[in-house]
Amino acid sequence: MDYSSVLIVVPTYNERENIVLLVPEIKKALPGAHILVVDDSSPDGTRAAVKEMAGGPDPIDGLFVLDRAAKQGLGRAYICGFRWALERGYEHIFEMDADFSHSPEYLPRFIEAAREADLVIGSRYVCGVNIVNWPMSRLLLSYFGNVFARVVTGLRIKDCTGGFKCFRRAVLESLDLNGIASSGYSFQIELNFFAWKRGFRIKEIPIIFTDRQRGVSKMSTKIIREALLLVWKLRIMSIFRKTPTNACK
Ligand SMILES: Nc1nc2c(ncn2[C@@H]2O[C@H](COP(=O)(O)OP(=O)(O)OP(=O)(O)O)[C@@H](O)[C@H]2O)c(=O)[nH]1
Ligand SMILES: [Mg+2]
Repeated sequence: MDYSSVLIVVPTYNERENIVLLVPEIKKALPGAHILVVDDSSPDGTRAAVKEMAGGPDPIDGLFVLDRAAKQGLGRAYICGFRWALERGYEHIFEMDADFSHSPEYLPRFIEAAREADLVIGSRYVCGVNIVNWPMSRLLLSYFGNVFARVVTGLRIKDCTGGFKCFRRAVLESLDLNGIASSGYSFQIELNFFAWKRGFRIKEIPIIFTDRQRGVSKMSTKIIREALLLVWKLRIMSIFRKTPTNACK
């Protein structure tokens, strides 16, 4: 199959060690797919490493970098990447972390599932709990965070905070990208919520999520607070029916 209409968006902040290993693995899993690294001026030289892979003596085809001036959170980086993708006509647009928590081996399964879905989510909770190497505290936070988000917003997705996803372009076209406020995990809840409210078909496929082995986590209490607030905001919007209908679909 030709994957040239597929774009994998990978936000990076200090992921030099990971990204140089990840790019070839993505290419192996989905030959011909394009990759967009959205880097927030990582001090560790992530951007330079990607540029070298894209334009060095042995260049990797279809590898692009978006340079952003400062660290503004994963949500802002994805929105920038989504705009870039929509302008260039990609049909399937992925979200994927750089730290190998999202195994590239799963990529073809997303494409397969996207035949009958508009948004495919790699889910850690679709068959029990599939997380390797997370401390219990982190696992409980994620698990109960998901339960809380589901109960409060009414979203029927088992893993609403996961960041391994494939969107058909129609979903991103219909979203008001300027109106997405979140920067951390709540960004994922927000996108899922609006896709669901607009009636898009959402499918979860099981993935095993493995904790990063290289580099440093960017998780913070600010990100947790933001998610707690967002979930209540979405609930209130639901009650007052302030969520837009699927006007652009
Ligand atoms: N461009 C950009 N990328 C970011 C930012 N924050 C996180 N990322 C990237 O987003 C992805 C997920 O971030 P992680 O640090 O792995 O955060 P996490 O997955 O919540 O934390 P761990 O599970 O501990 O790894 C990684 O590829 C990060 O490099 C940011 O502010 N800007
Ligand atoms: Mg991670």
